[in-house]
Amino acid sequence: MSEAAETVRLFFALWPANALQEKLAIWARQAADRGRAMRRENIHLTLAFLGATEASLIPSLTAHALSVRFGPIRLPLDRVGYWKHNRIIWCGAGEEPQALVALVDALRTRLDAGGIHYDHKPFVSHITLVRNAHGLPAVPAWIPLVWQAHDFALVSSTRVEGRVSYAVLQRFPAAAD
Ligand code: 2AM
Repeated sequence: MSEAAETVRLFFALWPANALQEKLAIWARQAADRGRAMRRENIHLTLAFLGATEASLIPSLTAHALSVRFGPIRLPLDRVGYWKHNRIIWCGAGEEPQALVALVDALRTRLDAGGIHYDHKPFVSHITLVRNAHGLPAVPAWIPLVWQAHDFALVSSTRVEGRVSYAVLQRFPAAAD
């Protein structure tokens, strides 16, 4: 009997430094109300969601990602919002930076060329801060931040006893400014 191939749940993301994650996590906890604030170490911005992927594909995925050329991204986090359809409170840029759109296009084009499966839903950048939210409660004032991203990451997601935990497998640096 052949054994099923080992799969890992994967996605590509911009992964903030701890200090920025911490600022966002503090606000998320204050805004959580009846929802569930994201834990500091899980806060990120997804670029492409691959889902269950054969582990043996990771080296080729990494090679594809390394060949993506992109510049540093200046991402103002100047908006917070609530989406009813998936009940999340999120933050992001009021106006999508061109450098971010270009990175997502380049990455997805590369994945397409490599025949790698991912979720083709149009990219709408956001950082999830609270799940299972019931709207924007009387939220604390949002203080706009600016995120300077100099790399993106391949991330795995595992669920242990109902808790999701993410691990950055590899980072891919931007070309120098
Ligand atoms: P979300 O925060 O808006 O739920 C890991 O699940 C990450 O991938 C999350 O940031 C999640 O976005 C994102 N994601 C994008 N498409 C997804 C999908 N089809 N299923 C699960 N997560 C998805």
